[in-house]
Amino acid sequence: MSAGKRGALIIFEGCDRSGKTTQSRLLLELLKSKDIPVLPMNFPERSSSIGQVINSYLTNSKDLPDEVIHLMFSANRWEHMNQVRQRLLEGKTLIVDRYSYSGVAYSAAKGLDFDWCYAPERGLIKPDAVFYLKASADDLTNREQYGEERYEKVEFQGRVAQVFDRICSKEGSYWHQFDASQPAKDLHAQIASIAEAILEKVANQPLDKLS
Ligand code: DGP
Repeated sequence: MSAGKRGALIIFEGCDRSGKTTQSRLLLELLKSKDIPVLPMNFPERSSSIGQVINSYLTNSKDLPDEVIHLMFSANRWEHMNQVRQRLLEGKTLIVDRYSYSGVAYSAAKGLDFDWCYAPERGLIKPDAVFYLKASADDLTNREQYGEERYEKVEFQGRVAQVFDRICSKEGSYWHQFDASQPAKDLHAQIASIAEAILEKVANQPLDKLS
């Protein structure tokens, strides 16, 4: 990419085990193979001190009120915003596993108010595209092998999926929904063609903020 062009902020969202990690990796590899500057990121980013608290919470070694952990997840995104901005302006595309929408979906699924959950996300850099891997109801109920982490329960994931659906219908302009149950290769092909078009489209656009 030539000087002066920025990278794209591309987010993968969806329930646990919806295939985000595989699809982000495939997109990363494809863009790298085309010599496009690209970096992976994921939230929560567990290595910072805030990230370590989040990790203790997720692995059930620490309990915190729902509101407190919500704000910690948000703070974890805020503490990385300067780095995100700098990388994008250097022309690097970021492929990010989860962002503000997971923040809203997982907390609203616990019963916290939707608008309250969204408030601390306002002002973060707005993604150029969100690829939402939507798990089918069958997929959610048939997944018996969820892991040990706090949120990996079928019933809870169903509620998370409902909030993602709600956000997807509100934020339609930059959200792209995919059926997560299709073969990974097919899904990748669809995602890749949209991603490449987005890279071209946003290269000369200023960064925007979530509002
Ligand atoms: P992952 O590292 O992508 O497997 O995410 C770990 C878990 O944390 C997963 O169950 C989703 C959840 N999660 C991710 N981001 C947030 C957030 O901002 N808020 C809440 N409450 N949960 C989140």
